Amino acid sequence: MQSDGSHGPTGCSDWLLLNTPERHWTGEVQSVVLRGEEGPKKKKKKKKKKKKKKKKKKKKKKKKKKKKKKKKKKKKKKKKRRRRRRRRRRRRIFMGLSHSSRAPQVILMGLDSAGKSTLLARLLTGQVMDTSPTIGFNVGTLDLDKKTSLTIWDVGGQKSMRANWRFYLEDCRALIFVVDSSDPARLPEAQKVLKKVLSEEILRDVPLMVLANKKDRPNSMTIREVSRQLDLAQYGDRLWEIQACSAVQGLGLQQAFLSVHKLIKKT
Ligand SMILES: Nc1nc2c(ncn2[C@@H]2O[C@H](COP(=O)(O)OP(=O)(O)OP(=O)(O)O)[C@@H](O)[C@H]2O)c(=O)[nH]1
Ligand SMILES: [Mg+2]
Repeated sequence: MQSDGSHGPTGCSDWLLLNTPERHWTGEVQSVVLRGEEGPKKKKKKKKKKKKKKKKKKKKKKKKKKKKKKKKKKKKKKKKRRRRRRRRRRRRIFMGLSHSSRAPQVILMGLDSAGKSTLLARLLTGQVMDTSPTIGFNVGTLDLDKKTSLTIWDVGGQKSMRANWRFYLEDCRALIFVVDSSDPARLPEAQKVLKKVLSEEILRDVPLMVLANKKDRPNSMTIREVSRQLDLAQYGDRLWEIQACSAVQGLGLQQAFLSVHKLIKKT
């Protein structure tokens, strides 16, 4: 091919007009041909770039959507938590507790006449009170020392009351199961009741303290006997302790509740 240096090679002018943006002929045919071959490649590259950009945009959009969804979920969770807190506060106020009270809540459960109310009264007042079977519950805050305190719920243990026990379990940090150690005849019943309570999912990781009460009575059983009768060995995957006490004499109570606090700390 020839070129005159100004008008381009003969036979190539059409091609040049179609494919080159340059108005002036450079005189080198090879370079012209090369540029002509690059044209479609450039288009492909542009297309690829466009595709990439589109993909990037799509990805960005997806990410934004995901972020928005996450934010929404977080907001919902926060709202739920707030609602729960409000409900708890209202309940505490309703129950006569200060809503700022953050003492861990523990529940006294056990068969009727095991000595739960006597025990609570002794702890809170230091005196032995005359009691009558509890309908509903009694509640009080026990200060173990200047920094540590426990909110103790004493729930009625009569058969008709036991169906309501599950309503007290929500914020329970430790379960204290009181048995009358001077009444072996009722221990099988106590064993069944304890097993049923501990099967509640909400109490799965909650520690257990068994109080073998009425130790002052001459015919009272030993701790070993009580733990065997209650089949405590089956609760191997749970933190549990058993302690003898006497609500009437005030023996072993302070020690038991300090242990309860330690158990709560461990969980
Ligand atoms: N000897 C002796 N008697 C006790 C002791 N603790 C409680 N009692 C007596 O046991 C009886 C029942 O005590 P409560 O405290 O009312 O029993 P409770 O577990 O609260 O019973 P419910 O409210 O029906 O679930 C009362 O006559 C108490 O005086 C104790 O440590 N020793
Ligand atoms: Mg009672």
